Amino acid sequence: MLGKFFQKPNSEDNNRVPPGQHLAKGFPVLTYGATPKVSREEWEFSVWGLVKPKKWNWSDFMELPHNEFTADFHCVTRWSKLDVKWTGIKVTDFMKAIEVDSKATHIMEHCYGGYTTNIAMEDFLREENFFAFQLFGEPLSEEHGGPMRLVVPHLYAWKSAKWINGLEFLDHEELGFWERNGYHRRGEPFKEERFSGF
Ligand SMILES: Nc1nc2c(c(=O)[nH]1)N[C@H]1C(S)=C(S)[C@@H](COP(=O)(O)O)O[C@H]1N2
Ligand SMILES: [Mo]
Repeated sequence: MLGKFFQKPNSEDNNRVPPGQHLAKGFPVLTYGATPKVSREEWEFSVWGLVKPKKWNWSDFMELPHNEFTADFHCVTRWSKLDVKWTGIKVTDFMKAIEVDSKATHIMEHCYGGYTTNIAMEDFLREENFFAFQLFGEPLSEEHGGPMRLVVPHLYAWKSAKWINGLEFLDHEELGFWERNGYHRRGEPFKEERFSGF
């Protein structure tokens, strides 16, 4: 099973690889369904629900501060990739540009193509989360979620919505696409929160 596609972590990386995961060679693509084709010119991003509604186009969104990020990436299908290099916009900087109602406790991430995934506000607001538009110094490719995706390093990567185009702020938890289809509502890799159990 190991060999061609997976490597065993060396001892230094061992504690960074969650239980039940192998290191992937390369950066696999994992998409349910067709890959949406969205140019930077067409891309729009909105917030709605328990927030002052707001909409950005690409150049509006690019006015937010840019940062470089290095993050580990863990797919629930048991591959992990360490030290992925991204360029993007911190969620904490993005939050300064919107006015969220104090009643909001959860978010639904919405994407071109219809994919959704849910996240609790406290998981979304973490300092290490970001919107990404470059991967290893290149514009984020279509297959990896270009022009823009979310990256939430501390949860399984199905929470890192590709082709993201909106956030819906909620005062209760709703389940996204994979969460309705048996995946865990939160998905913390070091706790192996893979499946929902219902
Ligand atoms: N819109 C959308 N986002 C998505 C997915 C998807 O199918 N559609 N797959 C998720 C899953 S299961 C994983 S593991 C990662 C994979 O990201 P990658 O293809 O860049 O490796 O994207 C996540 N984000
Ligand atoms: Mo995944």
